[in-house]
Amino acid sequence: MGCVKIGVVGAGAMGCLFGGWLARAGLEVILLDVWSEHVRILNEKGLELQEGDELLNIPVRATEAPEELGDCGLVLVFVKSYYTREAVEPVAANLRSDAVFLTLQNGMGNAEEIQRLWREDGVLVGTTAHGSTLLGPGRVRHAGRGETLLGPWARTRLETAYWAGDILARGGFSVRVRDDILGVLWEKLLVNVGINALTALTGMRNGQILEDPDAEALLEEAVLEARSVAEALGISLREDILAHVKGVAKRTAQNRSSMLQDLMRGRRTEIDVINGVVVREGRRLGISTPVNATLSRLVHIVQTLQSLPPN
Ligand code: KPL
Repeated sequence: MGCVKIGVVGAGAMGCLFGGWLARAGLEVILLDVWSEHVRILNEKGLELQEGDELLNIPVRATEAPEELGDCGLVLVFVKSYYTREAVEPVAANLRSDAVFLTLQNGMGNAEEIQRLWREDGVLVGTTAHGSTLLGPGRVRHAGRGETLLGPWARTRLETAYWAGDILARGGFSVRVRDDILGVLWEKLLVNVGINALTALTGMRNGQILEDPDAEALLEEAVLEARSVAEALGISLREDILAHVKGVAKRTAQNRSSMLQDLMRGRRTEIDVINGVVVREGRRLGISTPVNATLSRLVHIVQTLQSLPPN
């Protein structure tokens, strides 16, 4: 496909990190978001990206118009999972027919949603262990590094995944292509199951979970319930899944999880496509998941309280 233009749907913390690194490497990138002030600042002042002690300013192009992504060859999807359809539909309607979508969103069901709107051989799915925080319009802090894993969905070819992986690698990302992507998605789900609701409810940063025996015990219980569900579904997970989840919490110690960031901004969370998936699948399979059910309920309660008008 030669020199490909990259679209990023959803310029939140992760969208800006990916778009920013790719733009910094000299690739042509356009970020799509519905937040006007953020889009304006990105265009006028560039992306302010805090990388450790370093503050980078990366010139980027941003837009609120999906049709401006029409000539992109690769489209990265980073919107919250409950906006996937709404965000991808107008992009897909205007996109060159040979383009490929890559979802690196949290939670389950995103690739299926995109697949309903696009060619069966044009969808890639993956996970990333990077942590990132949106500090305000045009401003993001990179809060933890990790690998990005991706692979083909439905009838998409493995070579397409290698092609997209090379593009991300040019942006500086450490990428691995996998042909067993369902297992990868479940492993990431278990990371989010262990970290996100717990940090959202307590206000802890990811690393603080490991400093508190009660929080660490809850992480373990939530992850082990999810592992039982995955096993019953025939999904093969790495042996050391618990150590893996804790390793991600350690590597992203300073990060506020995406669910904590959502609650802090009074936004709906992705609880239903994270812990909620474990509860629903567990119920279907006759596996008890009390910790995930409780975490889900508590997050729902906080969301409901936040949507009440102030006293
Ligand atoms: O995916 C994440 C999230 O916050 O949603 C982790 C990896 C837990 C980083 O914070």
